[in-house]
Amino acid sequence: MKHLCLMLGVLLCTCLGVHRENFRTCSQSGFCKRQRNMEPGTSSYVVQPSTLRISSSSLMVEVLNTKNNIRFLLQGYGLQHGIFRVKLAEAEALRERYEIPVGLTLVAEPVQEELKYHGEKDGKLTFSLGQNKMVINVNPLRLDFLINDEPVTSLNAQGLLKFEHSRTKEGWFSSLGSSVFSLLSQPFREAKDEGAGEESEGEQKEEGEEVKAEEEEEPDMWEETFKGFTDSKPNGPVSVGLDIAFPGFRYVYGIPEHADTFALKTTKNTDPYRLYNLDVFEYELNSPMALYGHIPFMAAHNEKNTVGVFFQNAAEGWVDIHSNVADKSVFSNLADFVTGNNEVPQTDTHWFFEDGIIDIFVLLGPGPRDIFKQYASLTGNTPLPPLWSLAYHQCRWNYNDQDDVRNVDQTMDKFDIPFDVIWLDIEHTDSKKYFTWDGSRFSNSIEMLRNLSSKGRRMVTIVDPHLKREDGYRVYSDARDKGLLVKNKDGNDFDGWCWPGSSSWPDFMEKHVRDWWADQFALDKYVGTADNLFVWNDMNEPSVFNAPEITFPKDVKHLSGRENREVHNLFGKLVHDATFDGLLKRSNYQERPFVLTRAFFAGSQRTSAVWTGDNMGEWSHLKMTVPMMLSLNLAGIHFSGADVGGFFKNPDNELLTRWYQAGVFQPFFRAHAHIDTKRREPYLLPEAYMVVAREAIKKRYTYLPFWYQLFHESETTGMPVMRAIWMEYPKETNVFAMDDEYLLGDAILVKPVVDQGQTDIAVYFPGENTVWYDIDTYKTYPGRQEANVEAPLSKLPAFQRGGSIVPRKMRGRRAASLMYNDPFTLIVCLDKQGKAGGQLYFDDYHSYGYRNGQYALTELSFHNFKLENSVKFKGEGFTTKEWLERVVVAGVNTEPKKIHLVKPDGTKMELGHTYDAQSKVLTIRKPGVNVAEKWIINLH
Ligand code: NBV
Repeated sequence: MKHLCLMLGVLLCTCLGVHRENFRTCSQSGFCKRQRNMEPGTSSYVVQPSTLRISSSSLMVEVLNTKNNIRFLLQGYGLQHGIFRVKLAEAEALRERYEIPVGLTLVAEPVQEELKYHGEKDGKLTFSLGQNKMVINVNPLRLDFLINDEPVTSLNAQGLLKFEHSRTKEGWFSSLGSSVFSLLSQPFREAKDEGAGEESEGEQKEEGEEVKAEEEEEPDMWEETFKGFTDSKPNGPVSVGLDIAFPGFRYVYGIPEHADTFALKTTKNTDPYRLYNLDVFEYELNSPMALYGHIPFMAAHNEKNTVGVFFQNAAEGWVDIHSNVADKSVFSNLADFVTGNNEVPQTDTHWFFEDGIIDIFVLLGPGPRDIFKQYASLTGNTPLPPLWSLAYHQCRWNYNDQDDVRNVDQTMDKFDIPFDVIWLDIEHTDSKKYFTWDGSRFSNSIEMLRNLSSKGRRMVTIVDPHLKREDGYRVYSDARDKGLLVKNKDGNDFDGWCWPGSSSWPDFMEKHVRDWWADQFALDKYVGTADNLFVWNDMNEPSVFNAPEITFPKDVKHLSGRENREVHNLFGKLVHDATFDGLLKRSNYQERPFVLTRAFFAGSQRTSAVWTGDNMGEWSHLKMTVPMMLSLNLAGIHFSGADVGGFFKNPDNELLTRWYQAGVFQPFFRAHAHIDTKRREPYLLPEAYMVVAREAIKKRYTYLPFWYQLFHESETTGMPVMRAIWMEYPKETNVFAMDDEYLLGDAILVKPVVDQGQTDIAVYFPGENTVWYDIDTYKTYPGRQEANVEAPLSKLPAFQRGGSIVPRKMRGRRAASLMYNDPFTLIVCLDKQGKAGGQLYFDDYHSYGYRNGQYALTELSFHNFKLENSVKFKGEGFTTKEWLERVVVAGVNTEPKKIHLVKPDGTKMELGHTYDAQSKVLTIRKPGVNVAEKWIINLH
């Protein structure tokens, strides 16, 4: 096995390449096979309209599967911001299916909004929510969602709904006893009492009425074996699946994490995209295989609308994608929508999960900004990270000892390369016992941390969620004695193999276990740490070397009695949630934590940054960073990055240098490397490359104010930091599948060089009437056309949009925390009308003070030869020392004769300037004014 071979120190080269055979294909998974084999056609699920109950913002109605007489309850809700929620579950079940408690993925109970019922007509029940409609077709069940009467999303249009109801192994249950879990006794009773519909006894299934088998018994329904591991499946077949169509849409995006293109591909000739958190060693590219984390959120975009679906289910999932354009055949059953017209593009998706219920949020946009706001209203925002965490991180598996750390720290300074954080991987611990130090190599970690702190730097240590089963290891024995560990199917503490050897896992599904974990980060428990130490959670899928698919067996039991099968994809998120809480507690809720995680789920953005795991030092992997991060950003994970340089293999100088350049404009910027690779700190590059990599890292530091601004926007609006071009230019059809260039916010267009030997690059500039400025030379490029741009090794192709103002800090510092009070340079790039605008956001860059109003927000606008800063908000008592050092205005056709500053107190001062007639760049020198005040600069 891969991990084993690494542990035994077998040469890396013997281990190269993904071992696909370790992971199930769809045809090796019972439920995937059963669901995928469903044929489009008339669905056997029929709505019982006489059972309809409505309240002001919700409805419930029974649905009958006419093949086996099983009854279901369909619930619909109107939610704020134009979201519909649809839930479908058995009306009476033998066991309560898992529903993710509010607060884990959903940030709070979604706010309901008025849902108007327009009555039943021609077998359709129509509801409206503002401009949006939901139409429930009665026979067969189908739900259509419309924006301004235009259908945009449809559930069960192809009739692929298949809900494997609960049953006993002894045979199909023939009558429902009193011990069944009944949804009919759930809160919806209230709505029933409101009496909007009429009870029809005739359509209710009589007690004792026989239920029939929907499908033949298959051998893998009650037990399944994969690679010698047997899954006991005590609950039998329990999967749920249905099709979701996007009429009018050629492209769908999202459902990370896959190493694939941003616009999702048809799965006609491949497996479906798999959603199952797994540690896939040396993952391959352009593959629908599962990776470390998953988010069941998908968006569809066309020139008119952007919509999204969030399928809230934590079990293993698969998603098939078909497109009448890509697949060249129309097979969908959307007869009402598309009357035999092959010209209208349509994407048909088919989702299936191994357990749980159907719980779908339909986000009806209608624009890109709207779906991000909608999705954030459900799963939460990315909290503003501390500024230092947006700077450059230096990592490798491993920095060996304190001398090594000191050396790296000093050599970075010697070479004048800034960095903020040095990371320690698993070797820093005593025998992989997390929360401990290997005393022979880190005998005085406090001193080490103090040295770093004296330079404004920090450390991140790795804390994996597996605990070495060793009596003397306090964290383990405490967890064991308190009964906090995940159990095996027989009820004993689960014992699996990971880095420390025999290990057990705290059950992060439980709040009290998460609280216990959080306590372990207290400075008196995690001995040898200080408050400039932060945390990295790896292996939290979880990774278990000697288990099926290198993770928990599905019948592993959580303390609640639920199987891991039901909650698998949520586990890793709860690990990093608990870590985040630990760091919060450690600072008495004063300081913003920083956590990095490998496994994630919907809502992970609230507590952690994410990286894309063990990539390779190859050009193809560098190229894949952009689509992967666009996908993560679409699904709410804005603070994400990939290992700079690639984790496995040794990148050559050119690749490493290009990777540094690419990392500058990706949200999380960390270099990392496998233990068997050659050392590759940036100063080890030959001079010609080192200077380029250094310039790149320094450039990142100059743009930190801009990054901070982007994350402020992300927290307040839900807008991704890293955006696909269509998110800002939604009508430019040619960019819909583009994933080799992207935007940071709405201001910077980036096209990283990701091919060997490249010295120029074709860049598409979006935007009718838009002009783009090269960030280094201010050379201009008109929008809505492609241009060839020179890109020798020293060049990182990036462009600022005419019309934007970007804040920078140009004084070179060795760490971000030394820049807090540094002066700003504003880069004003004028549009064709000579205008530009932007915002500035300031706070203390590290604490939660901003949540109590300790911040300022100003609006910058340039028009009529005048740059104006107006204060939008300034919290009482908030001050900043930051001041304006320089203003660069690009796109100025004639040199102004004079420039005046109008200070906050109204007094005027003349400012010096330089003007370059060729590049049309005006540089205004030393306004010296406080940036968080009102001031005006007039050009005459
Ligand atoms: O802890 C060791 C590595 C870590 O460096 C890497 O970043 C993680 O993704 N870890 C995986 C475990 C072993 C990988 C072969």
